Amino acid sequence: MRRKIAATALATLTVLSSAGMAQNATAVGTPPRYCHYNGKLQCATDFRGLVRLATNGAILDAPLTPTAGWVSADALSRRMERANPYLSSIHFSNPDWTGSVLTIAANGCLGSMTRPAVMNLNMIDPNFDNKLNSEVGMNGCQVSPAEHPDRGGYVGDARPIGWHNAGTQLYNQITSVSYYPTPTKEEAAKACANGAAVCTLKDAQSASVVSGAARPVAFSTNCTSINQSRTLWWETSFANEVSFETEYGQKLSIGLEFGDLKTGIDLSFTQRYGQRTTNTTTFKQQEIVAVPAKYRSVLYKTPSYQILKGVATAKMRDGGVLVDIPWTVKQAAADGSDGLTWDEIPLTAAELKDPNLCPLSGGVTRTL
Ligand SMILES: [Ca+2]
Repeated sequence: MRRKIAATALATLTVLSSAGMAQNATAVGTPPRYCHYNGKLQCATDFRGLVRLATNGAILDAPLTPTAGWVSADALSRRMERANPYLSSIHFSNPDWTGSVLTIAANGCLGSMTRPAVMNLNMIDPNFDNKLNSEVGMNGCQVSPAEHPDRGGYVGDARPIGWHNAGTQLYNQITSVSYYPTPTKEEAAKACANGAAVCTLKDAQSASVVSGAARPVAFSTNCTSINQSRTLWWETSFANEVSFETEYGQKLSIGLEFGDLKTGIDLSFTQRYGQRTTNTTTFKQQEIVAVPAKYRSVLYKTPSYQILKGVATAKMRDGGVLVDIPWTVKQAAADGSDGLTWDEIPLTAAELKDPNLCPLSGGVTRTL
């Protein structure tokens, strides 16, 4: 019969989070400027006119001046990109997505766009040079702003939405912007695996404890006719794993038609991409066990793992594009005595006579 001799102790989990806040900039003294660039510059008298211009007349209900906050800017940008697949970004003079506005149509970022595509504001319109302080990427573009022309000077990470408050790098400094197509989660997971991205774990969303199968780690044999206490030593190793994984599903429909009779079957596929790394934690442990006379006591260890699941940020090395992908960590949770049980097995008459197992001195302790 197995008896449990210790309880589990779990490490506490620290959840880290970060949040950014945009701040209002002081109002500028010059009248706002609303322009669209698609190889040539065209300007409108108000924001509504600019949105109409940038969407080739598809969106007519934009406000006369942009609404503050990234939520409004993002929502309108999503509508605009559907109307014009060539739109790449929209920029605002204030850090809160208000003020003067410049939209740029540089063939979006869909398809196999070369990374990065660079646009120089000083060439497009000097009025926007060193004056744009918030932006939203469109049609799959993430926008990386830079201090100088041609992606020179200080370069900011590529992001789908960005803002630059007074007193920070790039505030009233942006002269060029670079576009990077947003990687898919599959591409990001591959990039984590092949080193094209730096992948950082953040936000653990769930944790669970899993017990593996019990396995023997040590035994002690008491060949004497007296109950004895024995100290057993052993080591147990646990494989810790970190993986960046993602998966996508695919549905294949196969149909047959015979006149009016139609029959079909849907097949679903799931494919996983990812990276898995492992390392090992070894626990050295000891336990005192009471071994009855003429019994073998076999000690079992049930390995316990804590499995954490959350989100990892994949930062592409060639341009700082950030993509969130799922991650899991499987780590040893035992702290030394967790999950120990032992079996007591009577020695057979043959074993009691075996000089290797029961020498004349009586009693042997050894690890497996
Ligand atoms: Ca500049």
